[in-house]
Amino acid sequence: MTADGGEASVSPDEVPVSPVDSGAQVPVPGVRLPSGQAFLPETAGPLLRERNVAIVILAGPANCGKSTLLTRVYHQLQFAPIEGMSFGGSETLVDLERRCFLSRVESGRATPDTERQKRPEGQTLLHLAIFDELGRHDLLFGDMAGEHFDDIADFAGEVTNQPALGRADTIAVVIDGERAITAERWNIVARAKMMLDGFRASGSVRPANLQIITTKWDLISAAGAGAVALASEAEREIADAVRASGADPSVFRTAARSSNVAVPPGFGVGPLLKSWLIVRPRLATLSAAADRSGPFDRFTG
Ligand SMILES: Nc1nc2c(ncn2[C@@H]2O[C@H](COP(=O)(O)OP(=O)(O)O)[C@@H](O)[C@H]2O)c(=O)[nH]1
Ligand SMILES: [Mg+2]
Repeated sequence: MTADGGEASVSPDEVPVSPVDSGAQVPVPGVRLPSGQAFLPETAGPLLRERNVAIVILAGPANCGKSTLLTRVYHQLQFAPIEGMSFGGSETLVDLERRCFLSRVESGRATPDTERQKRPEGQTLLHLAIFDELGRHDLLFGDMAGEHFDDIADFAGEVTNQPALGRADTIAVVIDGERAITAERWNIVARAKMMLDGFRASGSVRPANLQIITTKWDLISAAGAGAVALASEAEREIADAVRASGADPSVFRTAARSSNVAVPPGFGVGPLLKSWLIVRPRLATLSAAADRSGPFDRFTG
């Protein structure tokens, strides 16, 4: 199932004494055996206590391509390292494989679709361990659908409901490339700006890395120079809003799947994955007492 034939959640040189989630949050000795299912914020505690995990939240409206992008990263790592980064196991293999299988059945479908999530977006967390020249990195991915909040009041509720958001090391503002080149562009930009305002107003959402991802670049590229200009304009407007928060955003253009030979599937995935690894994870749990220190004060508004 995996490139290296198995999971690497416990390396041989480690003392196999790790906290087990007993439900009562009392650590007891033993080896933790991951179920392979996606974590919920309340079940991620043992992993977060055991490892330095960087949390990455993909934030963008339904259908913007969040799940397909993440599935693509996992899928590609099964075959070969991506720019020197290789698969190091996952505690959520069952869920990753299930999502990947559904994507791989592409030939049988007119429009391949990553499975609609059964749980609400933002409530599941997927794990990936990656090895590069610096060693092992642990990433925990969540997604957040932007349409759940249309004003700051809604957003405040969203932040409370999603502990991973306050703990995120990287938040990606995900732009749906397919819609960014249509008349919906203004709406996409406006919603992204509202989300950024919400992060700032919350006071508790302070990622070290606030980035922008434009998905479905295959479609934009195929639509020609005018479309590229429209997408670039949307990226620029959102980047300006990020800068107004005091951060310096990087923009990543990706194609998780593609029928455009000029933009192959997996386009842009390498630099994006690298950007998630260079952030030093905060040492904290997903509890309400989220870490309020750390180098994120520039987002406190
Ligand atoms: N052409 C193209 N379609 C994509 C790409 N990424 C996602 N899609 C499609 O966009 C739709 C929504 O993707 P999904 O990942 O489920 O979006 P989510 O709701 O943000 O998780 C699906 O039909 C995908 O096949 C891409 O890079 N290129
Ligand atoms: Mg999804």
